[in-house]
Amino acid sequence: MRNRQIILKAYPVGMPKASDFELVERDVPKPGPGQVLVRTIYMSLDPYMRGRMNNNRRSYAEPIKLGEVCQGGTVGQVVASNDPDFKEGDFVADFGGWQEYSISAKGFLRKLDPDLAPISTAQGVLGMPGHTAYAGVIGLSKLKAGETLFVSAASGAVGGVVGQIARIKGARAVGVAGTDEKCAFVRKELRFDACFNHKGDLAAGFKEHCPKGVDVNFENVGGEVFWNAFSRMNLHGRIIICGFISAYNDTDLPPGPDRSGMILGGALVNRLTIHGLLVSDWMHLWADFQRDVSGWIRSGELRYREDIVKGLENAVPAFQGLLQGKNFGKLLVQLSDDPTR
Ligand code: NAP
Ligand code: FER
Repeated sequence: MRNRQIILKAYPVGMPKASDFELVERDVPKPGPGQVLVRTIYMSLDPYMRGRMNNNRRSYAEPIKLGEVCQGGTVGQVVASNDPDFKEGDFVADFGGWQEYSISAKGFLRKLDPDLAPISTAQGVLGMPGHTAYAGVIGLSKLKAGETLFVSAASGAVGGVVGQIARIKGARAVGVAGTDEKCAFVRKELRFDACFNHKGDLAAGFKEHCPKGVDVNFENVGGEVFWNAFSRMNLHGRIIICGFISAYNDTDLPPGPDRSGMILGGALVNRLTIHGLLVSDWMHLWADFQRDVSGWIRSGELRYREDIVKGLENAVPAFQGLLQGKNFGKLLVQLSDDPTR
């Protein structure tokens, strides 16, 4: 049996190029004592992977080494097992990377029950992105009923969950997204109070849709969207810095005015609290997150959308698309049949 993998060939400069990656074929490895061999069904593509392809700045995780398989969360099925806790046929969430088969060490694998939720959700609404939303809103933001929460990338894996939790908690949820179709989905399907296109007039959008200002800004994007949300922050507002995807490919400072004085001044005058959020700091909320979000999905209070691309050879274009807003919902690449669908 052969295993197709995508390895990192060069650290990308700016937007990753096809030539920064290579699709290689190797033998499927044999699981050693205590190990499990997993066939990948879905692999997750996430913005943080861009950060792991840099070797020239400090981060919370080590960069991928050149020649190594690109890292990432996966959902798969056990093909062979030397671990008494897992048997052939079990569905699992894993960190298998961009490849068709992977060996997992004990400790990383999580058994999935396909009767409880579609297995793909283990890398989306019921996985790391949903957990990030839950940690930020429930764990950090001190959001109260009646307040306004603003979130960018609102139709995405994290943003969609953020606004819906805010609504469930009695707050006003306002989002931005990159197309009118995404905005309509966020309003109608995800039932945010408002969502407008960030490619339009941002200042007018904020004025119309956040008439009482912003109490919590859940930041996913950065750039002009951040600046406009910042300008609307209320006294004692909270900013959750989850991500800043608009700058992930930057190689230099963007052109434009230096707003650092206005940002510091606004933070001081409004006595803002700015939190950096790292999902892995919030494992103590994992069980609460699973209980609450799966309950809200079952009751119909929380909805989600997946964008499933087929075939390992389409992973790199899909990843490039993620960094330009071409995905619509949680981006997954399907590598083999999902026997549960
Ligand atoms: P996602 O929202 O499903 O997909 C990314 C979205 O970002 C795109 O669909 C696009 O939405 C927007 N985007 C992409 N490139 C952009 C650009 N150049 N300018 C403006 N918007 C752009 O992704 P996700 O997984 O939910 O991640 C959302 C954010 O959360 C990212 O910043 C990610 O790094 C962060 N995150 C942080 C943690 C943590 O622990 N801190 C954990 C998970 C995720 P539009 O078309 O609507 O613009
Ligand atoms: C993690 C911490 C953070 C992780 C992902 C993130 C896969 C995402 C960060 C980002 O998108 O900026 O442990 O595990």
